[in-house]
Amino acid sequence: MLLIRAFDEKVNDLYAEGRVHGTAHFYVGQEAVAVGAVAALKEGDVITSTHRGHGHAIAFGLDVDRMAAELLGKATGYCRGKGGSMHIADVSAGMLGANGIVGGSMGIACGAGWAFKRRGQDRAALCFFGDGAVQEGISSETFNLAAIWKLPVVFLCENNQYAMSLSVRKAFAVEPISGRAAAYGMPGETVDGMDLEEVYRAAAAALKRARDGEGPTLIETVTYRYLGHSKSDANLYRTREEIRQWREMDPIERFAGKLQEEGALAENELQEMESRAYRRIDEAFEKAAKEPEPELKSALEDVYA
Ligand SMILES: Cc1ncc(C[n+]2csc(CCOP(=O)(O)OP(=O)(O)O)c2C)c(N)n1
Ligand SMILES: [Mg+2]
Repeated sequence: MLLIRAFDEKVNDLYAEGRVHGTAHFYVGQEAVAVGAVAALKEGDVITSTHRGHGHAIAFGLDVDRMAAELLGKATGYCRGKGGSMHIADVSAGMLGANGIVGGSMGIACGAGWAFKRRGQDRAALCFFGDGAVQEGISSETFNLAAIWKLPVVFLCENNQYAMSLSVRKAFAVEPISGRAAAYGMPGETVDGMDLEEVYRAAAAALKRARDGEGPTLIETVTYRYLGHSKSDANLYRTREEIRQWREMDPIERFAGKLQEEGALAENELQEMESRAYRRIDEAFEKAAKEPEPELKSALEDVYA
């Protein structure tokens, strides 16, 4: 969680300096969702991600050096510097990609689940998507297909309260979002997305169900993004007070507090881990800055036509 936070805070700074191009969406505040859910996966499982994908990638174990290189447009990046933030993927490792198409992760996860089932493999797909994606047609199509075919897919909604500037309170006539599961014949559950262990517990149960051939589950994690939707956001649709209130439930502080209470973590240990994480990310970007730029001729490589 610390590494994810350090990574996205760094990218936020670099963007302001004009060193990261395109746009970027930050995961700061939502760390417990990616880390808790990915911790429940087994070797061979896959994830599908979103436009807000840095946290999913880091939780899944992608290399922050190669992620940093991608964000700086370097040839050693995950997409050879040609994709940027929203295309980071490591398909052979099972990270099937960040995705600029809202809801796109759902179709890919459904396809992966279908392949695993057809091949008789003991593998599952964990699909991350936002509250906004639930309003896309693809959600209805994939929820139904996954349910009728009993695919090993876990649909994990990150309800961070907004789709761009649109509040979930205005976007949904019926809450909770997990209530939609009933319409597709799958279980649905809403959990506290600021609580690492809660997310882990829900993901582990859903993954077990998926592996047992019982089909998909819809998990809604209630969470919050501390920073704007993307770099072009002036935060005009919410109050400072609201942001402050959510920050009080910070997933990192909360989990660290719990570990400290249990005597599993000393006070200075958290600070040490924090500095280690920020140092590691600084190093990744310093190293990336020295990597070569892609060659011009590579612009025509890896394209279909
Ligand atoms: C199909 C599609 N429609 C619209 C957009 C523009 N868009 C990018 S992010 C976003 C909001 C997504 O909200 P949510 O799914 O809640 O994810 P969050 O940004 O909150 O993580 C929109 C509408 C897009 N990228 N793709
Ligand atoms: Mg959202």
